[in-house]
Amino acid sequence: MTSVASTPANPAHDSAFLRAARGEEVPHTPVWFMRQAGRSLPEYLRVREGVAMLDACMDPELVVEITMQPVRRYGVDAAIFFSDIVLPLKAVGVDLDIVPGVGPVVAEPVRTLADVERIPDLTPEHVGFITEAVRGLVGELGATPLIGFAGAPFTVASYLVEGGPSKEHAKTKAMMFGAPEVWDALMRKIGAMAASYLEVQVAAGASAVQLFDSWAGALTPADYAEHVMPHSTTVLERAGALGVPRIHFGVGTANLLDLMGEAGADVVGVDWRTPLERAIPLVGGRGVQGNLDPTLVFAPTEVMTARAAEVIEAGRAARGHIFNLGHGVIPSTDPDQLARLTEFVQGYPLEQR
Ligand code: 1CP
Repeated sequence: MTSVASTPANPAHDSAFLRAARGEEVPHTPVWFMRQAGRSLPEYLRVREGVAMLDACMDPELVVEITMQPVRRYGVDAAIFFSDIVLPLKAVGVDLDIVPGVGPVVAEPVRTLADVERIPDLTPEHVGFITEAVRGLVGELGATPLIGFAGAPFTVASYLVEGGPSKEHAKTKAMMFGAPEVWDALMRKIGAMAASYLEVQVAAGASAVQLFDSWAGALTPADYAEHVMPHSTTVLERAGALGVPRIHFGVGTANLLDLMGEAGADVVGVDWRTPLERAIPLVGGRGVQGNLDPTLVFAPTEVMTARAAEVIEAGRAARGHIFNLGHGVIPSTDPDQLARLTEFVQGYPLEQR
């Protein structure tokens, strides 16, 4: 199954973002920011007043508005669908909430095979509001591409098994090491869910997908390769069949960048701890995305832009470079700094040399 989004009929086909993702020449380095929508924007806080996070994610009109806010404000080269990695679980009926100041909290954490088997498989009917929101968005976005996304099996599993955010992911890894058959079943279940969720978004018009394995950096390369990578590979293979570029991102993944590329990414997202000079040789001829330290926007503008220039220069050695922060926008970020950063990256001359 290929989609219109993967063909020249897509108005965003020749955008700098999609050109970079395909490894083609670009007029400027494309830029967007993980978590570009959200609490750093006063217009976001206004529309979210009195609306719970998950209710906002399930309201197509609000999703369109919130997704468009950073596109209007910054003129970034891509939009990212406003949702959350736990949304597909919520859509199939898992009892969970996104608690302000905390994050996703799961009422009955998954511990046994029976718990895994109780989670329904995702069908497009579960997420009709996603289809509606994506269709609305691609209409408004025109030549600006929309990135669809899903949480990767390990990162989503960590919320399901721990019951909420965690630093050590100890219960999750205890299941991985101690109950491999339960682990395998859980990874298959949420891997299939992630792939189906991405298929829905691309079928509705998303031009690219990003798989967030934010917490994969908690794993050794051997454990990642054995217990996690095969499941992320399955998700990325199903996304690849749609014909759109795939970005694969995690935090603290210096030791995993080669494997995250091999899992089937076209572009590997790099956090700020690993300089692109080091990351690029590891990702095996793939593109890279990243990776300015998100705290640099709190520095004087000239300091921030000087560091951004270093990132752009380093990125020129890659098969394609998409500029981003090394992780999400920090909620107390001054939006005017992100506006200046966007302008700087888009205006940075690439032709000389
Ligand atoms: O730019 C955008 O529109 C961002 C949309 C977006 C995305 C891509 C949100 C909205 N969440 C996500 C993905 C997501 N959710 C990830 C992967 C990306 C990353 O690493 O940052 C993860 C790990 C989550 C889980 C999650 N949801 C957390 C982290 C908790 C932890 O373990 O530390 C939190 C705080 C949430 C809630 C959430 N999701 C999104 C927003 C704006 C919020 C804040 C809630 C609110 O505004 O009420």
